[in-house]
Amino acid sequence: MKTIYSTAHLGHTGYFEVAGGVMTPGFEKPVRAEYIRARVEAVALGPILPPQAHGLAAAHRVHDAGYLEFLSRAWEMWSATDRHTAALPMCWPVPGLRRDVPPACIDGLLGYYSLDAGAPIVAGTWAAVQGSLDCALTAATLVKGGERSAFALCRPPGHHTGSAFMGGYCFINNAAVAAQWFRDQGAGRVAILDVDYHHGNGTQEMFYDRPDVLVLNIHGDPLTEYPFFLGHADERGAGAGEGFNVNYPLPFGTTYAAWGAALDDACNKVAAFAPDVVVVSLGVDTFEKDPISHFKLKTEDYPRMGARIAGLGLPTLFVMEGGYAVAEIGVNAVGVLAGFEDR
Ligand code: 6XA
Ligand code: ZN
Repeated sequence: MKTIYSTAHLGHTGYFEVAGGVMTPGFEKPVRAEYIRARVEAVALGPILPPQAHGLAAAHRVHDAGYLEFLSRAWEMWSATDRHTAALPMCWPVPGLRRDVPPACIDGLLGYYSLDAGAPIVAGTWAAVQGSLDCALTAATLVKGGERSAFALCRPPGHHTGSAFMGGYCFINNAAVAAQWFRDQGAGRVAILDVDYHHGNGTQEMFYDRPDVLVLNIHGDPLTEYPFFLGHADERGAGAGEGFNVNYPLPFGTTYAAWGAALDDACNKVAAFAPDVVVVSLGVDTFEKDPISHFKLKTEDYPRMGARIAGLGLPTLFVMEGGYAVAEIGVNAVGVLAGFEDR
C-alpha cells in the first residue's frame, strides 16, 4: 500500500488548546504524523510519496466558498491586528443570534466559521491544510487508478469540519472531499466508514440528505463525549438520504468485543450498499492509552480492524484522522493498514 505524505504539515504547530480549563500545548501536533510515517517505513508498508497539488476545486464541492475564502485569509487578517499567537474564536452565533450578517473583522469571522475553539490557526496552517487535502486527493487518485488501497497520511485531520465551519483540530474535511471526488469521477456510490473515537459530525452533515454516500460512524456517545451535539443513534439521514446515515454511539470503557461487533454490523451495511469505493476515516484515538479519549482498544485490535475492512473486498482509501497517544500512534495506525493487507 502506498502512503501519501506532505512535509507541509510541519508548519501547523506551536499552538495551545484549552483542555480541562487550562491552556495546554495542542494534543494534535506534528510528531503524530512523523511517528506514523516512521512506522510505515519500519514495516516497509510500501512507498511514501509526496502529493500532487490539486488546488481547491474539489474542496468547493462540499465546502462553502465564503468559508474557504476565510480559511485562506485568516492568518493574514489575524496577524495584521498585530497578534502573533494562534488565532482562536471566543464568541459564537448560537441560536438566538444572527447569522445573516457575517462580521467584517477577523475575531467575528473566527466565531462565525467555527464549532469550537479547537482549531487554532498559525502562520503555517493554510499550507498544511492544503497539503493534507492534496494527500487525500492524491491517494484517492491511486485508488481510482486501480490500486486496491492507499493511505493518505493527512494532518491536520478533517472529520469535524462541516461545509462552513472548522473545529476539533479540523479545517477541510479530507475524507468528505475525497468521497465527493470519487462521485465526480464516476463512482455511483461511496461509503464513508469513520472509526475515529469522535463522531465525524462534519462528514455526517455534508451527506445527510444523500442516498449516494453512505456514512457510518462508530464513536463515543455524544451524551458524554465531544462533539456533544451530533452523533446519536436516531440520526438516520433525511429526505432521500433517509437510512443512509448510521451511528454507533458507544459508552466510555468500550473494548474490542463491543467495538468489533459495531464494526461488523457497519461492514455488513457497507456490503449491502455495494459501493464502488470505501473511504475510511482512520482515527486511532480509540486506543486504551489515548490521553483525550475513553475507549479501551488494544494494539492487537488494530490489525483485526484492518482485516475486517479488507473482508469487504472493496477499493479502500484510508484517510488519517485522530490519535494522540503518540508513542503508539504509528504501531496502531499502521497496524490497521498491515491487517488490511493480511500481514
Ligand atoms: C476537544 C476534542 C477534539 C477531538 C479531536 C478529535 N478539543 N477528533 O480527535 O476526532
Ligand atoms: Zn478523534
